[in-house]
Amino acid sequence: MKPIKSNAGSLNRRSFLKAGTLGGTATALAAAVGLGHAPANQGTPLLAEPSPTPTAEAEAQHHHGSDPSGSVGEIAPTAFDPSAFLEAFDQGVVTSENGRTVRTWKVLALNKDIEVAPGVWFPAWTYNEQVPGPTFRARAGDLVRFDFFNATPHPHTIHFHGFHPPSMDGVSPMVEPGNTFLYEFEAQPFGLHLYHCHVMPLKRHIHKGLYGAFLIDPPEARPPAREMVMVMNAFDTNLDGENEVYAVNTVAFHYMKHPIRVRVGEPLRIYLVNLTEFDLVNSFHLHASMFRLYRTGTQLEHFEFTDTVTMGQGERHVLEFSLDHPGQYMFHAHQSEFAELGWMGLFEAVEA
Ligand SMILES: [Cu+2]
Repeated sequence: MKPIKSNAGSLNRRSFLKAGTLGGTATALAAAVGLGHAPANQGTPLLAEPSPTPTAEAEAQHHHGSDPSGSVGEIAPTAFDPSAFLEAFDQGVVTSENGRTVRTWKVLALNKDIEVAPGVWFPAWTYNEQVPGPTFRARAGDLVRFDFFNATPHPHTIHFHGFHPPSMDGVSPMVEPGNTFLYEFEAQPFGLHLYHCHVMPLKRHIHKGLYGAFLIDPPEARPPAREMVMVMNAFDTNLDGENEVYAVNTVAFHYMKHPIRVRVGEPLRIYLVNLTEFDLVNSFHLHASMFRLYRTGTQLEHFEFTDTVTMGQGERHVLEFSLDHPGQYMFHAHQSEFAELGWMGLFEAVEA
């Protein structure tokens, strides 16, 4: 489906936020992303309409702080569920060949409109009908096979990070519409990697949604912990070369509305991947605690102990921590603008 062009004139999120005449994150998000479209069969957008002049209420919010929960309403129940994605690891179909573990996945490229904030739709290009694509998980030394079929009108590939023969690198051949390609290589080295399309123009092919996390476990498993995947991403809903909606795992403010429930003291491990296009860096900041940082996850000794990590495009890290008091712990991009446009959430620690 062709995206509907904005009729909002020169309004974009940066000039809008700079103007700063409207208070309240929800209003700001609505105005900044009101350029997204709803497919004809998807009903009426649920976002509040931005008011042309500041209301007394908006002014009050602007001056006295606003509810940071963000967007208004909920995404459709049938839409991609970031809460489920968080802990969904796709280990493939497992077989054995000559005593070696073989993992096979079917990967489909398909165009699909996705809801990135309540009522805000984005014409995505997807792997397996979701953005991010599935979190593929293998163990170091496994033989992995990705049986790729391109069911879209554009050429695409899958470029995996990590070791593999150049012929399996996902740069060429381009997989033309209706064609298939079998990527096959040994999963190495252990760590947190990623995959994405590598067809030009690259930032468009990635930004449209063709990306995901690729996790290779070490031969001896990491210590037990509750594990989650967070893919930092963003959406240029009016195709002006800037993002209007920011998130971790696609839906703006999802984890503000649906805090991630954990137990007090429970060991937590976050696999954090930065797949934000158009902005050179993104970051993760945790309130009221600190985490051990494993750069790229390729070593088992931690690199740093911190509460904030800043990552360039394509960088990824493993974060380990626990939350030792009951209550809500905020996390968000430390680029405040990204946080206000959706990249903000909560852990809620409860006594066991
Ligand atoms: Cu592509």
